[in-house]
Amino acid sequence: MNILFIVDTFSIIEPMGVLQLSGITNARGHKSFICAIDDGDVFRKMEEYRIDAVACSFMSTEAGGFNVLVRQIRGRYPNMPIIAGGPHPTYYPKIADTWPVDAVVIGEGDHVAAELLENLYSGKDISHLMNVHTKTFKNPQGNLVEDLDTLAFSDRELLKNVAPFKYIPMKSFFATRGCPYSCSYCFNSAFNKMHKGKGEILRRRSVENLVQELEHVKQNYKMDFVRFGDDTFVMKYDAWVEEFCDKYSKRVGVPFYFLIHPNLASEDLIRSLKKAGCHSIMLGIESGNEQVRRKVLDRYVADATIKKAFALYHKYDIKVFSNTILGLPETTLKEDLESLNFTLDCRPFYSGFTVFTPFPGTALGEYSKQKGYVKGADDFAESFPISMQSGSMLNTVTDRQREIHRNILTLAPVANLFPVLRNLIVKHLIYWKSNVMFDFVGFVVRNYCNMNIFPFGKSAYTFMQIFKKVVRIDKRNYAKDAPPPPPVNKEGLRDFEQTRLAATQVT
Ligand code: B12
Ligand code: SF4
Repeated sequence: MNILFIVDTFSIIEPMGVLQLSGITNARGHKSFICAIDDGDVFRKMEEYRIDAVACSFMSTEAGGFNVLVRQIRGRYPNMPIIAGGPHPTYYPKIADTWPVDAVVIGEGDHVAAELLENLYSGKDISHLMNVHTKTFKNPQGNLVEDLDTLAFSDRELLKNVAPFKYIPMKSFFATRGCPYSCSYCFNSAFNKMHKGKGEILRRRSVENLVQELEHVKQNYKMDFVRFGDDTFVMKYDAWVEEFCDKYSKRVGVPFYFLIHPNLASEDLIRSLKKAGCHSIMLGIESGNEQVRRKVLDRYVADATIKKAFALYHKYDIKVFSNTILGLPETTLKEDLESLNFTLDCRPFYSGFTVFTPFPGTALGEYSKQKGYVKGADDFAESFPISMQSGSMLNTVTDRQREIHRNILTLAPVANLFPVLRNLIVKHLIYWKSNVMFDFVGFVVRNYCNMNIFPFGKSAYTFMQIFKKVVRIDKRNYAKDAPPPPPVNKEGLRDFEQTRLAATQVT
């Protein structure tokens, strides 16, 4: 069977869920292909590759385009099996009833996606398959994948000739699944609840299995930087970490990046990771107000712990990319300014800010909806903004606050990189009207920071290829009060430049 995996956009980070599933379907003798709606060639690819079944993977911010696309595919190919999976179908399974798809898969697709596609293709029964919702049945969740080592390696061939990935010598890997925390704004709060009693939430590959995949990719593809995408790459400093540091430095030896919780900052751990090749990390601050962190975000980490973590990473010259959320429910501009100042005091290398987005299924998303804080709450999950950098979806946030948020998103990384400008930015510029100059400076600085956090080698040609992509994504994500993505055009394709970009032009 020829399977077409469809994603919304190719960013510079590989769609790992799809690569994982493609590895599994390939192992069962199928052939997979991939395309992105934004590239505007979905139907051409379906014809060219003689596609037998379509598998869509998307987040809530991407649901708008898929909503239209699956209707168009169904219109053209009434008998084509179409399935959907990924974060949006998982946390908003209602689309199984309202979209013309054959089935949606809730949560992990590893045990079910291949059989589901095979049975749909050959007209066999699918009603016994766990995690599957259709218009006629909603099956419960099956057990989580128990042993991650049993999964096929991600299928890197799928992207071998696909831009921009063919130019990018940074490769992503996952060592774990699950997160021990349950922050109220994050999908893990919903995932953990949904999978209670379905096996261990926290799972980790053996170091040997992980290092074998790293070696395989290093030998067969361009790889001069590794990005571990795990929610929390290290959950504690233990024998696994020691074995990883030892084997990674001897057998892989490429600088790497990962995400980690500030609670886990011990000097021994950071020293070992640095020695193994750690170049940069992502550390969540989320709010600069400890009470807000505890009461609103269910994030139990003290100010002093966060500051200590930053100090240790600075000591070992590891570049930190931080994340801070603005516009949280039941907070005001006062807390946003505290968050800005706290973040700047921590001196990350790159201070990333996002605006709170009430994702379906998350504790804080559902709370915001119940309290009536979400604009158009009835079907809000069908009309998401396209990024967490666009304006707030909460009706409790004033227009004035939205403008200040936008200036913080743009200018905080500038204040952080050039501390001499901090007073000017924090006391004056964030209150100005957003303007083209702020947008331009913000774009240059955040991309300079990104290039240092992910410093994979770039020839002039590679740089230009990636740059074109970055401009496209950046323009879309930072568009002022971006509306939901416009539907795909009459031909069933979304012409990115003409439709979405035009609709979300930075002003
Ligand atoms: C890497 C990542 C990104 C990358 C995406 C790279 C890419 N090309 O896909 C980047 C940085 C671009 C990104 C951007 C954003 N992200 Co993001 N991202 C992640 C992250 C950390 C890892 C995703 C991943 O690879 N997981 C590992 C794989 C193995 O798991 P998986 O993708 O879930 O796939 C499994 C199942 O979902 C399922 N499955 C997946 N697809 C399909 C398809 C079919 C047909 C089937 C059957 C099954 C199936 O099977 C897979 C294997 O079990 C997740 C958190 C997480 N841990 O998952 C957040 C996450 C997906 N992101 C999230 C968000 C909010 C965003 C942003 C909106 C943030 C922003 N900056 O504005 C943007 C969206 C931008 C846009 N395009 O609109 C949310 C999504 C919530 C939601 N309801 O949609 C998540 C869940 C994190 C969170 N905050 O809670 N993200
Ligand atoms: S620590 Fe990070 S990944 Fe884990 S629940 Fe909190 S926000 Fe989500």
